[in-house]
Amino acid sequence: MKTKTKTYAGIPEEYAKLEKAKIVLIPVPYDGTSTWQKGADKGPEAFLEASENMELYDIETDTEVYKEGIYLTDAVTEHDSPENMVEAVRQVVKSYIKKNKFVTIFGGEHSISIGTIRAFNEAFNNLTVLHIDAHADLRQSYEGSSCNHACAVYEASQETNLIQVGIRSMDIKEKSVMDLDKTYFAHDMVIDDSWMESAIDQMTENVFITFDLDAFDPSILPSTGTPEPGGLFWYETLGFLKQVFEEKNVVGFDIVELCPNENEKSSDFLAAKLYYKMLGYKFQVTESDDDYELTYKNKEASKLNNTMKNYDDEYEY
Ligand SMILES: [Mn+2]
Repeated sequence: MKTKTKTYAGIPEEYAKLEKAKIVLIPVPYDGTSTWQKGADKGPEAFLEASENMELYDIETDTEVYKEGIYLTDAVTEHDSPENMVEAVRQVVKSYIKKNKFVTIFGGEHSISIGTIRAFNEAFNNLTVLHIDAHADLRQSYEGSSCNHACAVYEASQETNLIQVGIRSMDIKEKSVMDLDKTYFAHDMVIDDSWMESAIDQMTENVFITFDLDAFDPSILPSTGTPEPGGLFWYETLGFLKQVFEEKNVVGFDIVELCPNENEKSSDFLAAKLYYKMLGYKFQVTESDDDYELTYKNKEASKLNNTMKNYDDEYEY
């Protein structure tokens, strides 16, 4: 392993300072509840190392999105219990949302998303959670905790407009929680691509994306804790994401479940590239001279836009 990465992808310091950065990246190297292959705690480091070896001009969007500024925070390392980890993640994520940054999180296993989704749902009105994953993750609790990776979006199913894409593995009990109208199963997606339009039509304006890398087909992303055959491929995934970013106000995203393998670096690189592509899609539509606003302004404007909730009842961090 290299020495600790100082800036995201080795970008120059001038683009990596918090004050100037429009984007914040929070690593959460947590692997407390995974049930099969361990190692998702090594995900952020492998992702950052791969990012350093990536070319930073994006051909498709004709952008160098790092110039919007990307601030890499200290990792969230709380791991006394899943519940404490989730709360720590929620607080850190929320603190950067309040600084009006475009907040992104790299895990770690999927339980971290309980905290990230909670923070975004507290901050934004009428939130859609777009959940891209091989697994339904709708268990109310698992192995004695509601903060297990198998429960990653149960709370989102109750508290937000949850849309699930790429699903191909679940427990029969999860059917009672699942909204079948808003679930896109991999075996249906493969024969009919109308799922993209349909899913986007079901989204509210504000969308948070939680991306479990095992949604991808294991042939292109084998390094994940629970690889499931029959997954998404690169260009269809990017095509869908691009459309979501263009048509909706994506307020943030997390990427989880990279379980790196020393002998297989292409998964790390795919994750790095996916992250950078998503930033490219987000900022492609933002005029670079304009101040980035994330549609958050103040209480009055937030009422007007019906986007971001106000923080009158919140303590300061
Ligand atoms: Mn999964």
